[in-house]
Amino acid sequence: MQHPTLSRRELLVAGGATLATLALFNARFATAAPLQPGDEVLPWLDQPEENPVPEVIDNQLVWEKLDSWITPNEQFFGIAHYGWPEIDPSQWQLTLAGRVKTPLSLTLDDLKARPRQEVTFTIECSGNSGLPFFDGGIGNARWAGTPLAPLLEEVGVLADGSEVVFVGADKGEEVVRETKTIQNFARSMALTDAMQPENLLCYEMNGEPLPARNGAPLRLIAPGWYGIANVKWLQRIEIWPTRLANRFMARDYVTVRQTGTEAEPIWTESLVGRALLKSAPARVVRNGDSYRIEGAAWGAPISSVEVKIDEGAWQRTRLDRSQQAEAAWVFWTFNWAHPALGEHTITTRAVDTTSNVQPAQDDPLIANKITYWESNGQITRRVNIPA
Ligand SMILES: Nc1nc2c(c(=O)[nH]1)N[C@H]1C(S)=C(S)[C@@H](COP(=O)(O)O)O[C@H]1N2
Ligand SMILES: [Mo]
Repeated sequence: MQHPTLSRRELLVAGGATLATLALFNARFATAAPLQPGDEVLPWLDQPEENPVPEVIDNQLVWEKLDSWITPNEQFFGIAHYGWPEIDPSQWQLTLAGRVKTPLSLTLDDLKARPRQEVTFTIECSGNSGLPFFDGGIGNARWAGTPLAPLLEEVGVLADGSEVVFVGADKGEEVVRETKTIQNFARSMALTDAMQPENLLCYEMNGEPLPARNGAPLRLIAPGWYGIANVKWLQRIEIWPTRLANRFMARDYVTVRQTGTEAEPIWTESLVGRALLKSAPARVVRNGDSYRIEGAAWGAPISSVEVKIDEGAWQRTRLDRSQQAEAAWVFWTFNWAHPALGEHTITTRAVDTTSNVQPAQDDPLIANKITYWESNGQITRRVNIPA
């Protein structure tokens, strides 16, 4: 199935015919924020820089084009640290081994014959918003597969098995204490986290076979976790008595902060894991004399989203609950009455159901952070209201 990809210019000039076509294409993906006749998207004045690592970041969400609550597969972002492996699904097997009573190997058909479960989950890369060329490392999909927990129960985790290691088929060279090693991409998770009933061994995305870019034939889907935990091109699941301490658990994907005082600084290093509360303005839409701001919020159960224009007061947005799922983003709209001509800044913040507020950029959580991971600070974008 083809989906329209519109250039910014096409968006600006989108007329009746284009919109009718869009509506048709979007019908399959229930839209939360479709453009209406007469709508015109005002492009942000600030734009991400050109992606210098296309071999790692394959695609990104374009916020101005955010039209459907479910991100079509063609538009989904993709990340690969060790290149894009080619896997023959007929030769492929998933092996469960390590500290278990009965190791097991399963074909894709074996996995598909097991109970099927679906979850709608907005997956965000923990590096998203942390680099000048990376603001579209996010997407929302309906993932389908078989739940992980019953499989772990079946193989029988031994008493000393405390950590579940997910190993991908992709591999690369890593120098560890002066030794050149070849290592597969891998992440581990505590057994209690891995046993959560929402975790899936996923082979389907938005009703289609899982695309190669997103981990075919099988990936882990761990709702509520940053992208990095959702291991693609899964090959082995091993139960270990210790935590995995590879590049993706202990060297890279570590958030470094400086706290304490200038005289006595305290440096902390913590592992990137669960997703954090965040929101973003997606686009400003003009229709005749009326303007609206649209956006999304995710990373925790959302109770409200607020918008700040220039240095004004925080104002409530209207949440669109017509499409919702526990681990999925929430779309919101704000009617911007009579904006003055010229340039404006637009900042948003999300509040979760336990009253946590998305941190400002000068909040110590963000300001003391040295590394670019977990950049969930409030996002400000600039727009021009033309005469
Ligand atoms: N095997 C494997 N799994 C992986 C990665 C990888 O490089 N190799 N990248 C991770 C990262 S950093 C992210 S953000 C997500 C991205 O998922 P997507 O490519 O389906 O959008 O996959 C994760 N799973
Ligand atoms: Mo990521």
